[in-house]
Amino acid sequence: SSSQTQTYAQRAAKHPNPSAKALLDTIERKKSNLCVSVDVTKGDEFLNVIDVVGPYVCLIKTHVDIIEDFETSLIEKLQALSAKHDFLIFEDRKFADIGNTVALQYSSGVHKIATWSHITNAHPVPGPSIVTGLASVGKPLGRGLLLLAEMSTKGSLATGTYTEEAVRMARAHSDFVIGFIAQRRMDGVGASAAQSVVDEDFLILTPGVGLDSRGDSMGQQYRTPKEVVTESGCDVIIVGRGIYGTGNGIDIQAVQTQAERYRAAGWAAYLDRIG
Ligand code: 5FU
Repeated sequence: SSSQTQTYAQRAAKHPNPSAKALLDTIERKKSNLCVSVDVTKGDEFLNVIDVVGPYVCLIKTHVDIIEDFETSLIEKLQALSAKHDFLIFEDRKFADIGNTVALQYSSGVHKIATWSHITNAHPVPGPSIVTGLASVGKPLGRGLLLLAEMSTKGSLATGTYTEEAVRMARAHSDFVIGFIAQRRMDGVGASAAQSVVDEDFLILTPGVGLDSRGDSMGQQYRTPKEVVTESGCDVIIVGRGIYGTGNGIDIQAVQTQAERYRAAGWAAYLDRIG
């Protein structure tokens, strides 16, 4: 049976990558395939949102470079919340440069992403050297990488043979590449008929998820957890504004309500998929 019909627990038991295994174990333990994307610009709001959604998520996704008042202590507080609420951390850095540069961007600078982010991601556009560059930093730390095989935006160029090549690149580096940012399951994509890919288990993390909206005014497109998890076979729903809101300021009670609502919807969609 493919990873599509296996439980998260069955997949966790066999997964060779420590970060993928930890994520699958966390999903099963918390009965949550929800990742909240906390795209707010003030450090205290960032921590407040994470503290309230923490019980409902397997993973917190960050864009650490949008935080205006960033300081190293913010990462320590994020790590304390990760321990308190039992979730992993995914910095959505979307690396896209040559191997030497991405290794420096991942390890160094103000943010030192590799030291705290269990999972990060990269565009496959430079070719396999981006994976080996990032792996030189992340693999010794037990980190995992997602390749952007598809995007949620209208008019995305990541389609067709580009997506297939992304999957082939992952297959050739499956010790460090744990899956994809994509809109559907990638089982068998880009594989020749002769090639056996039955043992591969790539996680599919999917942004562009909303229950009340179909998109925004800047090209984002939303699908429901049922469309994403049940119909398209994705593993983790990534939700930002659907949970923390689109207005000015954060209504922390509403954030909690939405987090629980999306957790329940994502889990129900998974139970429907595995039957
Ligand atoms: F790779 C991608 C993609 O294809 N679509 C996305 O929306 C990443 N994202 C991210 O997910 C984006 O950068 C936001 O951080 C988040 C979606 O936020 P939303 O508020 O749920 O639209």
